[in-house]
Amino acid sequence: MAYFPEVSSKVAYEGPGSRNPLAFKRYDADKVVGGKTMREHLRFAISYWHTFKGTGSDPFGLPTMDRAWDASSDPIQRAKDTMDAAFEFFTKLGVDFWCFHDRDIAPEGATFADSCKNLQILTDYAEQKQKETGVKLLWGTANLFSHPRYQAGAATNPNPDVFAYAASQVKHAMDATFQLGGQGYTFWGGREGYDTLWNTKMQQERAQFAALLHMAVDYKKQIGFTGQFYIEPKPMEPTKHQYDSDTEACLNFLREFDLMDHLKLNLETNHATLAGHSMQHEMRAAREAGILGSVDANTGDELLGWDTDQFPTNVYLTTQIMLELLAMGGFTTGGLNFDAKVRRQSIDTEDLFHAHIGGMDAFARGLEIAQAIIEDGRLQKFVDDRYEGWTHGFGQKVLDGRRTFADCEDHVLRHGEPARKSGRQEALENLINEFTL
Ligand code: XUL
Ligand code: CO
Repeated sequence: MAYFPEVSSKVAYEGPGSRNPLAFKRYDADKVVGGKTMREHLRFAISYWHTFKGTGSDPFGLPTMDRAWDASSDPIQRAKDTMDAAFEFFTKLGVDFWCFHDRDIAPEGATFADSCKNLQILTDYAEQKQKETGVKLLWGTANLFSHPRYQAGAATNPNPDVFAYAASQVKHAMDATFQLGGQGYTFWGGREGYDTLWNTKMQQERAQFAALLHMAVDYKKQIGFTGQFYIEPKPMEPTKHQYDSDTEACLNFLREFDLMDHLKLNLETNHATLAGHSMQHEMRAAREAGILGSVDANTGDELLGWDTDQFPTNVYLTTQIMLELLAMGGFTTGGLNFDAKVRRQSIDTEDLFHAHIGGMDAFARGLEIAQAIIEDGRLQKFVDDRYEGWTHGFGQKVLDGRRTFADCEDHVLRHGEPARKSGRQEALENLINEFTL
């Protein structure tokens, strides 16, 4: 059965002049940009939870989307139908990767053992589908936030029995990810925070979270899983405060609990903006700390203050993201995972194609622009010239720790009032627009 009849074969690249809404205008998978193909640079992945499990429900309203794959009354059959739809979609769109939570692909059973059995059935099914299609797993994860048992947190729960449950669930989600050849495994702590400090031991909870991550590191070695672990920052929602709130909070956490060697970050645009940062800031902070791993590619709404998880269409944003990725030398295990959902009124399966095609085109364009800005070299030259004083003499000695307050005072007495220079913000914004307009 075809779940996506509106696209008969593979979505084609037709170029910028095309007026076909179901064709790529910019994403030309095999086109080489800066020595690598677009496919190799961008490593697109589809989020199973939004694209195949999203229903259009919101806190005020019921589901709006009737999906043919969600019809069977048998939960296992429904899960298999959903997976058939997913692999049909991946193949028609021409993406190489997917991402999932354990409970997205397999239903929770009456007992923990039943849930594990269900997960195993669907993992085997996914393994077969991956073999047939060549689609690969970017990362897997465990849903430790939907079930009522996690109402007060998973690893950070006041009750150690819940910690044990969460850890066991992670163990099985890691097994599934390993079986599917996952290139990574993500920890997003949706409930790892607090709703009120009146009932919370904050430092105790942070230590609990670290304990779970150390167990995961040990288990990874035990089973021989070599994929990359990621932690995904978010400052709030569903909790009032999430402990791994942004890149810099994660860095502090990873350093404090001796986890720096074991985790990188999976950064999400809408989480960055919820934290009061630009995605460019989060990417820069992670890249320069050497822990930028993967990206959940979406965007928020300028006026809505929650995680709207919209598809990215803003070329200025994708350019900023691609500039940081190119500066890092590109992804290794990571990729661009569309952790994004179509709007509640976008009820047709066709809308899923429009959403992903738009996101892929926006990133392909961002990649080309970023590469052109780098090849042009003027932006980098301006920044390098701005900091030139730190590359030799007094500046270099300060950075090397070979200067004291007394040396600084001596420097001032000899050099007098420092020269001031323009930061040229407007000129640089115009320079970027030479490429984006
Ligand atoms: C929630 C979110 C998650 C993670 C995986 O805001 O981004 O879907 O990406 O658990
Ligand atoms: Co995410």
